[in-house]
Amino acid sequence: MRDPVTAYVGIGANLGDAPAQVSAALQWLDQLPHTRCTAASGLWQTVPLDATGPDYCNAVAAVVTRLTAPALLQALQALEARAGRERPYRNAPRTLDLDLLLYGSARIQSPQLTVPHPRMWGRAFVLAPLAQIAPDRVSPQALSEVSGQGIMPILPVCG
Ligand code: PH2
Ligand code: MG
Ligand code: MG
Repeated sequence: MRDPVTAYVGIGANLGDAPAQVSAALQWLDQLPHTRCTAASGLWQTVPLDATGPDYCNAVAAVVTRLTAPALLQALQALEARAGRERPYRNAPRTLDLDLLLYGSARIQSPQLTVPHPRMWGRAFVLAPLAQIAPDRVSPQALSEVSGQGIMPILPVCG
């Protein structure tokens, strides 16, 4: 059996009930084979970056998994399909987007997958939630470089 690896998954949605879909995705991640969701950031309302459409709901999850990175990617794509994800054009509004951000300390470059995610460092909607659950993986400088982007924590409702 392979050793478990801690991976981080970026979650986004801006079609339908986006917070509900992001919350459902957190549960689905925990139900993947050989995988546990071990931490979840808060939910964030974020302005579309290089995209159009409604505001997004974004979050980041930590998973501990025995899946390989390609197998995890395939599982994430299956969950996007389960949420009814359609891809009419690049960065189109979506019911669910699951991006493999980090896979342990691995550096992967294949036609299907680049890890760390090549655009994560310029995106406040990734770095702010990632910093909530893995502050050691996000430098204060990286965070300050994206501080002008429109993101706002969605406050949990009490009770
Ligand atoms: N995802 C994109 C492009 N732009 N903007 C926000 N705010 N949130 C996203 O998740 C997002 C985006 C491509 O996947
Ligand atoms: Mg994405
Ligand atoms: Mg994606």
